[in-house]
Amino acid sequence: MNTKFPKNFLWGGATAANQVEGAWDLNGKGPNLADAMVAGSHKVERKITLDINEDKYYYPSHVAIDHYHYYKEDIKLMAEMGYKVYRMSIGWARIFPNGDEEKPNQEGLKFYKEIFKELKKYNIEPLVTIYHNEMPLNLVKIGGWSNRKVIDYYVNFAKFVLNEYKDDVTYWIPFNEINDLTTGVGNWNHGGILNEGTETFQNQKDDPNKRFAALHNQFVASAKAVIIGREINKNFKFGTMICHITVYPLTPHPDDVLLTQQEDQLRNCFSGDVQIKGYYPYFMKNYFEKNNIKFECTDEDIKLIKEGVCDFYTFSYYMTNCITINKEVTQVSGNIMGGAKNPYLKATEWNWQIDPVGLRYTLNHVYDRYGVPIMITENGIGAKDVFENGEIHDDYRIDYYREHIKQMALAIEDGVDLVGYTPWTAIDVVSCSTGEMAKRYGFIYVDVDDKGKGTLKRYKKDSFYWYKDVISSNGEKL
Ligand code: BGP
Repeated sequence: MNTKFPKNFLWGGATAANQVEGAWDLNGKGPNLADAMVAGSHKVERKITLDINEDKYYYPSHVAIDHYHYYKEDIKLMAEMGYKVYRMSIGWARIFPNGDEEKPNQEGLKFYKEIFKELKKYNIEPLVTIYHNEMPLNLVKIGGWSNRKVIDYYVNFAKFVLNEYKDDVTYWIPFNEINDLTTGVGNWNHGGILNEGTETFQNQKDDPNKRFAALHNQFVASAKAVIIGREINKNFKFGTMICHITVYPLTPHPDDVLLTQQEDQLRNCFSGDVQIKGYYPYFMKNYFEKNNIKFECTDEDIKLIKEGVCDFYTFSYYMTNCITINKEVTQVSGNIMGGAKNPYLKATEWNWQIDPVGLRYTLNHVYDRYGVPIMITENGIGAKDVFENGEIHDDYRIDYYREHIKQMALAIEDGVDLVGYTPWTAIDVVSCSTGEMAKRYGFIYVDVDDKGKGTLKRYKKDSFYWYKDVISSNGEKL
């Protein structure tokens, strides 16, 4: 297949600090939200214990894959694959252990400086997420993102890192999957909104007033970070990060079509519009009014949101869903997202519906709406890899990526300005929704299990070699 990727296309991979680093209480790091989440599984929801009691539970992020100590080896492997870009995040509590200090933890700053140094050695461009579900636990105790004070704490954190790494990093993402708070699912590790006495996020009572206040606070915080960032270095480029769940009407019934449009507006377009166009879209004003949702939004906030828009659009893409008004239709019981089953698609073991063509559709959809450069900052398949004699034959992962990359090439032919691709993940990580290690995503296998047992040794999966060829042929050899 003759692919059409531009010469300087940014091939790479992604991770997030809380899912890889471990070293959760080392060198001055404070506990964050992920550190308080115990391991769940495919069927068992993750609990959160504000009182971290090591003996009673296993907390996956405490060790994770110990990237904190293995980062040199990990980055070397990424370089071997030919990465041009590496998407990673900075653990807030590693820099500000309680989240609200004025002065940063120097040890924390040093750690990321070392990472950037290492990336530079191999000419790998860092793409840095400032907030990826890593709220210092102390701030969860004051209401998480629903508390307006958190805007200032985040801005202080962002200001420090933007300044500290002004010569090391050009591409920044203020928030991972900022649209998560458009549904109740976002209350948990993204929003840090935990009702008193609640042990799990998913089962707690959702308060849309609090939730949309939290989202609004993130929009304002993001805008402020962008504005400050541009003062620090005018060459900085900022990206959105939207968890884009493309939705199709289950039937051509006009009511299904209409509901699908509304779902797309709320879940996908709303947050992109705020961060790229710089204003709350008309349909959200209507949504708030109809649902009697109220939160504090000042004139100053509106001004900031207008000024602090992002330069490029990025999104995660794992699945698509079908929407219908018919309540009788069985919903897909995926771990996070609901929606009706699409009879034309296969799903992963976790019920995430695999839809490569939907990626081309999505790319056209967002490019048409925003007209700015686009990056796919997450895309991948969680699977139970079989490890035998140091080898992992993950052809299902190769198939998954092959089909998605083909559609990316077609979208580029369509005229979409797609500039980069950082699959989830570069290396096996702790699953965010389930806390499992068994739900693996990486090109690199890490020998550690759901209980944190293993040698932590790294192994190259078959997909590692395959992706290496994809990169060296700039997407020609699939
Ligand atoms: C996204 C998160 C990632 C990642 C991914 C896969 O929502 O940004 O952090 O974890 O989903 O999800 P999971 O780990 O639950 O399979």
